[in-house]
Amino acid sequence: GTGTSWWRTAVIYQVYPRSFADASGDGIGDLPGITAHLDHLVELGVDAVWLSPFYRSPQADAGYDVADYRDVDPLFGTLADADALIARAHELGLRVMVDLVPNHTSDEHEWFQAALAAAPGSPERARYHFRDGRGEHGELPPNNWRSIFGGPAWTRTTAPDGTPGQWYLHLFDSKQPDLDWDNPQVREEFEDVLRFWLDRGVDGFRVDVAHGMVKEPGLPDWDGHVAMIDGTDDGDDVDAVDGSGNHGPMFDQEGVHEIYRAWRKVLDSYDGDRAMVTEAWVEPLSRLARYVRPDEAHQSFNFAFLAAGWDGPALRRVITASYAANDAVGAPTTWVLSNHDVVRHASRLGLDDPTHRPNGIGHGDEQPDAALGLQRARAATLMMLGLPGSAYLYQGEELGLPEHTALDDDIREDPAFFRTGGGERGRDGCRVPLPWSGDAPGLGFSPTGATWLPQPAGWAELALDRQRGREGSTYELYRAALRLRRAERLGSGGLQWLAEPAGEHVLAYRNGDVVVVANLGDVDVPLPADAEVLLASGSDVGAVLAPGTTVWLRAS
Ligand code: ISL
Repeated sequence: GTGTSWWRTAVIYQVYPRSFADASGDGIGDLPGITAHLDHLVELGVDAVWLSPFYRSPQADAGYDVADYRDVDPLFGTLADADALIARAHELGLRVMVDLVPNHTSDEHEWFQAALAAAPGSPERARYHFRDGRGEHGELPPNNWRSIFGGPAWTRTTAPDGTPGQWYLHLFDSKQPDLDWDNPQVREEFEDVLRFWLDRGVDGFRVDVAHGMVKEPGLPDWDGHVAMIDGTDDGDDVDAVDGSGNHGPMFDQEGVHEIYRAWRKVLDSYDGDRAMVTEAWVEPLSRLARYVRPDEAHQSFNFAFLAAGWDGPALRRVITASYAANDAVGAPTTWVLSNHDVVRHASRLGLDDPTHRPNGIGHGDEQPDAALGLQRARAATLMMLGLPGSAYLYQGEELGLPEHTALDDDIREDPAFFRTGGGERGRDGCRVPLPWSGDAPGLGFSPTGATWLPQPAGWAELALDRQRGREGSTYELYRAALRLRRAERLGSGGLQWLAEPAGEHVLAYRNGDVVVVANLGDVDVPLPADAEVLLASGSDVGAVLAPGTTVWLRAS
């Protein structure tokens, strides 16, 4: 890419507030807990943090159901705590991005409460999608859409006197009614919310469900299903590279781009290079690149990369197609391997088929191979961090944390679990409170030892204080990679594929003065005899590179 803006090359660390660090002692992470641990992120070597939602919310979807976009939920602290966090981060040289959830509000948002109290056809209802039902008595949903969390995407309202009324649309939980983005009041409101947080000093926004806000007029029936991007071109599911699906009437409508053009103007009216990243599950990559045209968003998560799993040819295809698509619009690529919605990559890559349900709303009962998963995760991370562009890390991946695959059903909180009657295992397994200290109760997450979800047995060994300074630990591997990435300016470099040293399951590329070789196959790969090893994901790198290992070499 061109230009020197920070977001073109930044490594951005996702903080999931409820599970990062708890200062209050209630077992739920909070803003003061984050502020107290920001120096950890400086030591790690990232450039910025993105905070998942901490706004006032009944927590039906862990804060992705916002009741007040301009206030902090008491669970997480106060607005003053948010100000203090931003100020401290800036003092430490870290940028701060916050989450914006514009597709839907909470049903407890004052707008939705007013809509419920108002009559059909009223301006209050016109901010959402209220419709009469089908059938003789309106007893059937207005169309056949399904919620992404399972079940119908419509819920019928009930008048105070008990008579059933209109239905409202929710692509997610019934406590997350979708806003009608054709309504000018909705547009004005969110531009104002952007300004509210920009005025408080945030450096940017992560935009939730960025491909879903605008719906096709008339809300027509759709027989497709919400499929997962899988990074292959084999014609099943959604194929990120050649493109084959996921174009329902609720996704990737032309009208969303108008919203990003308007928001870009708001961001550009502030100094300090403010940026937004869109969460858009859109394919093919050339279509995703339309979200990062020069007058729209700055970045868009590359989920095709995440979903390509542990497959050399698929990764090579996705990487090549990503640069082609983004170079055409002058945007950086935005690599990602884990987040709060997917199976952690230290476990995902230990599954028989890592592309199987990468988007983690459920992974059946298949148990990953933990050792293989961690080995591959370390290799995948080095492969990613050597690539030009920006990268997102999810809290805990720097500790090599696995998915918690043995949570009791009765302590799960993900609405996707409940809406499918337990058919989907849900995303709680990647949201377990972080282990800071191997000897403390609750592994140092909270001063009382409380944790809102239990940590799996064996996590003491993964605690930050056990890994810090220990040669070969995953934490020290991440630190070394981020240090080298910065020193070698890998983020702003260029990718040059090298001839495959040992077939299509080995990825080898040059970026500046560094050569990256990743062995995704199952046989040893010879390395050049005089190669200077800068960094390796595994311990025994010599004349050969073992399967499941990535190495950074000094280019000769
Ligand atoms: O639309 C999809 C597939 O085409 C989904 O993958 C969808 O984009 C994804 O589930 C959206 O996730 C985000 O919004 C949800 C929230 O539960 C997630 O945590 C958040 O990341 C609803 O706000």
